[in-house]
Amino acid sequence: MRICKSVPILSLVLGLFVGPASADIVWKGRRVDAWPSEALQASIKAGKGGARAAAAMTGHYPSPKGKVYGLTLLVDFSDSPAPFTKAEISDWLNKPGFSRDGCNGSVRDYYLDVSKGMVDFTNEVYGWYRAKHTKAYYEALPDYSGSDELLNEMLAYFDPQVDFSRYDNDKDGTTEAISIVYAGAGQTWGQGLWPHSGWVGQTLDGTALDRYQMSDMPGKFSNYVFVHECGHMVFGWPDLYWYGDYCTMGNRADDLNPVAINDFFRADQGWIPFQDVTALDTAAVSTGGDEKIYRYRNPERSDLEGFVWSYLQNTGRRSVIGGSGLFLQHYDFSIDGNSSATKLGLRPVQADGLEELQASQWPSQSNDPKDLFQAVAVDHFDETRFPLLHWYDGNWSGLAVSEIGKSSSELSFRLGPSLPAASGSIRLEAEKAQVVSAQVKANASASAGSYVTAMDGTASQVVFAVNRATAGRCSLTVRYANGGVRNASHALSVNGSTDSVIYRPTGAWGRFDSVTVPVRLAQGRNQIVLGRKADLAEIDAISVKGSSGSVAVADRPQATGNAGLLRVGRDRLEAPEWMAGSRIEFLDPSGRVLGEAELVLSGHRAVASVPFSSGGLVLWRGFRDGHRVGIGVLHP
Ligand SMILES: [Ca+2]
Ligand SMILES: [Ca+2]
Ligand SMILES: [Ca+2]
Ligand SMILES: [Ca+2]
Ligand SMILES: [Zn+2]
Repeated sequence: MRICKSVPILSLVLGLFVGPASADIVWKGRRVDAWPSEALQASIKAGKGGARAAAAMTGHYPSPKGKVYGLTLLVDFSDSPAPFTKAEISDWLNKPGFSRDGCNGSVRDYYLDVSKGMVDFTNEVYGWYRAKHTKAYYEALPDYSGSDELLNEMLAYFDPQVDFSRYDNDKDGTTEAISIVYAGAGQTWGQGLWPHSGWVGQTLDGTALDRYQMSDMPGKFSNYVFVHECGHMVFGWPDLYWYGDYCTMGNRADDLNPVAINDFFRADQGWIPFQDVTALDTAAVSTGGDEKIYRYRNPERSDLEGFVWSYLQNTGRRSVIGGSGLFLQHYDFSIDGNSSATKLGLRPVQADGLEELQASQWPSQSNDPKDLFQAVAVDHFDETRFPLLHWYDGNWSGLAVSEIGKSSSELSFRLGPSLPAASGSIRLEAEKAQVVSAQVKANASASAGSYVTAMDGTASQVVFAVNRATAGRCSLTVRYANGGVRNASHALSVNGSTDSVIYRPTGAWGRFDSVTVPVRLAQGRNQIVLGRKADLAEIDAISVKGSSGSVAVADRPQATGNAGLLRVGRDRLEAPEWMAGSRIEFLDPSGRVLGEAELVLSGHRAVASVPFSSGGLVLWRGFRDGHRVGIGVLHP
């Protein structure tokens, strides 16, 4: 993309979004934010089933590998003659270490670097062709019809001397890279010959010409435009609006030394590995010298949604970034590109907790050293601190990373919340846990100055998450108050298996005592729920002491890996297979029961119909065989 102005357009393909835009993918005469799936279908299908599967599609986008030949056709005009020779253009695109006008290598060097040598993108150059009309003529035609006219003119001219089938690198019947470079500068955004990536839709030499890109050559070499447009054309990536400088598919951060492709797209291509981690992982790790990206997938939608983080260092092709540290992103492939600030297919989660990048579409705020996680700024992330780390359906993801070290040649961090000393005990404040249908009240005699009271709804409960390095027996101590004259009790659930805790009277509400019960905790994250039975009690804090191994904590629970309930469309509920046979109760936030449903097995899912009509926030609780199997929030 070029210097983009804020121009309101209606994106017809996405249909939803009206606002400032600078889209430069052109599909059937219209600007779009991302390629429609039919534009990527051929490459993806070929990759999955084709003879060269290993060399083609590995992720969600076309992913050619090895030697990739592109065709570059040059055109100039009577009013804008060629500023360089064909050989000079070929050097700019291909020559190792190309440095004219301050470029940091050739276009080929760029893709060799970011792909770690896996994509050798070499352009064969033809031209210059002198166009039939002046540049001013094509620039003045409406929308991109000037580009279409010039493209058709050039293909007719070059066809006798060019064998287009040579540029079908994987022999799936379609070309990977047809580039047009014209003499002179782009003139008007969204019109004429403005740089863009588009669709040829012609068959020549028995080969379908699919995506192409058009770049300008204003008389000075720079790499961003060609590299960015090739990102659309060769790899099918969308523009990353509201994303800042963190990828060349985002801002035009550096013309001569375009910033590297972001690590998520790189890993999707297979250029760097994904390292999968789950809520059960609690190890201390270090990124090491080799580039990789950590991935934490939504188990309910493992092909579509997840969080990823990698060590971003502000050197080499990322020297435009102001700092180094972990760069955290949330992806969701069901969201088509970065088409609106509030619905991003790929969203950076900024360590400063701000959403500055989402304040403007393009260019968005450039970059901020405070966006990155490292010891001297923000050394951990979890859902208590960053509500953006919930899954997009509102469920708790359980994602937590702690003890992030200082930036050096590598970066260390711990998966999950930090661990206290071996066989230590840990205290969790009820008021900082997930409090459902109850209230937090200040009290000088309460631990940390507050406690949870008014647990008088049928749905009232406090949900804690506790991390443990190893499985084993622990003692659970509950600090509570019982102002009644008789014993009271709460239902205690540890990872879904239920028990009770008995609270003796403490003489007054807000006056605390403790009771200890044995529990068995699993390795990794555990969910501990104290819920109302018949009587009232108040909860101040819990502490967990391990008889061996160490205990770590998350203040709030995670919803993954165990129970989960999703609303699909208006009427349908879906849950993991093992929840079939469970009875689900639905409550409004005040605890009023809205309805009940029983989950039945259907394929590999447990399903039911939505038994209520509320459009607001709904809490659910699941029971099976008399045990509570899960709780959560169902979003409208
Ligand atoms: Ca030909
Ligand atoms: Ca092909
Ligand atoms: Ca920021
Ligand atoms: Ca407390
Ligand atoms: Zn673009």
